[in-house]
Amino acid sequence: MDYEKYNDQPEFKAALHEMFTSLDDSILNDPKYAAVIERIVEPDKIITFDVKWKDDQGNIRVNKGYRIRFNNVNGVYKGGLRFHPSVNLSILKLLGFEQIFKNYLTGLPMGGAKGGSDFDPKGKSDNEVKNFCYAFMKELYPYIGVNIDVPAGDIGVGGREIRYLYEAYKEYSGKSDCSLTGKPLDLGGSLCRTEATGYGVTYFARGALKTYKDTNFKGKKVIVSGSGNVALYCLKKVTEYGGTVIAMNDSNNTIYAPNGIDFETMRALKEDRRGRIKEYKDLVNDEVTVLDRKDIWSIKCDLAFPCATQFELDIEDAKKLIANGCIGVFEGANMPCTLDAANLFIKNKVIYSPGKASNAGGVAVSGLEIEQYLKNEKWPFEEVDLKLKHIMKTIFKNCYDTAKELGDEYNLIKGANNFAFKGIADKMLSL
Ligand code: NDP
Ligand code: 2IT
Repeated sequence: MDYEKYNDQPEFKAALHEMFTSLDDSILNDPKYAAVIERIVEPDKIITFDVKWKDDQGNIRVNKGYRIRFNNVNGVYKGGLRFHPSVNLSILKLLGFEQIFKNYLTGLPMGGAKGGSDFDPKGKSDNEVKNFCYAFMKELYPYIGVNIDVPAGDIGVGGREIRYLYEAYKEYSGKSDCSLTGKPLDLGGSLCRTEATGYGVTYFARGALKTYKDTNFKGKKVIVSGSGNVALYCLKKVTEYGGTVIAMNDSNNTIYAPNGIDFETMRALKEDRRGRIKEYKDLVNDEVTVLDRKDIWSIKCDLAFPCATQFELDIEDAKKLIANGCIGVFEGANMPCTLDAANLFIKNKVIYSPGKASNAGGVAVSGLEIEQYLKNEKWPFEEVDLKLKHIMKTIFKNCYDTAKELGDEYNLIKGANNFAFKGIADKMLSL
């Protein structure tokens, strides 16, 4: 695979490099897959548009909007929308490419897509966020629908944004199909979607800890980076399983709380008040130290869950974690570890799970939200949670078995990529 033509898209290039350096020779040397490789790296369609919205001073502001339909061989285009100032085509192509294989791993009929905008919801009023969401959907609504393309949330797009986006979709299209997932319950959302990604990565980790190290969460010191949707529900489930989450961060600070972080205090701070993580110190009667964002990986821990953003953990961070005795790194975010950091974990027999496998719980429950809509059913929380557990268990098994068959038991990058690439490529060849 020649990546040179993607030099101006470094994040996407990194995702291609991760995939094509991990595939087994039996795939790479098979002529029937060569043509597939050429096709699979190009999105089916890239939709770009300007989003013109009104701020509270009455000024018209402009942001870029994107939807990348990457590949629908496995089902309708499916993947989140990210609102963050860093959003560009390269990052969305990384995320859309990953989504093809992640969605295949869930076992549900979903293709890969991603979208978003360089709009920054931080510091904006509810009214401005609403104006932006309506303006964004005014451009996007003709392209989405339950039978074509179903977006959801990602960084900067949570329950509030999905509510505005879905209301706008209904208003502009006149339709009320399941064209977005992660919807609030009153708009037809699924129970357990809010929790799904954070719970899912914890279920994946539980299976991996048992299989590789015959151990569990009890008594483990755990670091969870980020403090958004994925990080919060990872904190909750890890704590329920007997682990102690001693550090979390946001894009400014890390907090270190050696006795453990309280889920409800953190949830209320981040979800209800949209506060900054350093404020946590003033909310609890316990030892809490405020550090810089990057200091998080210098703290001694048994397990790490990077749940913030791409490339937040590099090789220097990996060296520190290994030296401090960390035995497992489970990605809740999309590609948070650089490839050389990931390879160092694997080499040192630290369990390492790539995001496309271990964070698939979110999109899996999005798939279950669509299924409930199509069957006109509403499943109880426990039923969705049970299905999520089963899906995560199956993903781990498929990745682990494939890695083992390839003679590289600790390499879940190889496990995930060989299993999913072959599955997608075979479907493309059978068309
Ligand atoms: P949120 O917007 O809820 O939270 C994002 C968190 O990451 C915040 O704590 C944010 O801090 C931090 N963060 C974002 N960008 C940066 C940055 N450039 N540097 C440092 N910290 C940053 O997003 P989610 O929790 O939904 O998403 C987190 C990760 O999980 C992303 O990689 C996403 O793609 C992935 N993911 C999400 C799924 C979902 O269902 N939501 C499903 C699968 C993967 P701050 O508040 O300071 O910006
Ligand atoms: O990266 C991801 O898998 C998500 N942001 C969730 C996508 C979805 O469609 O639920």
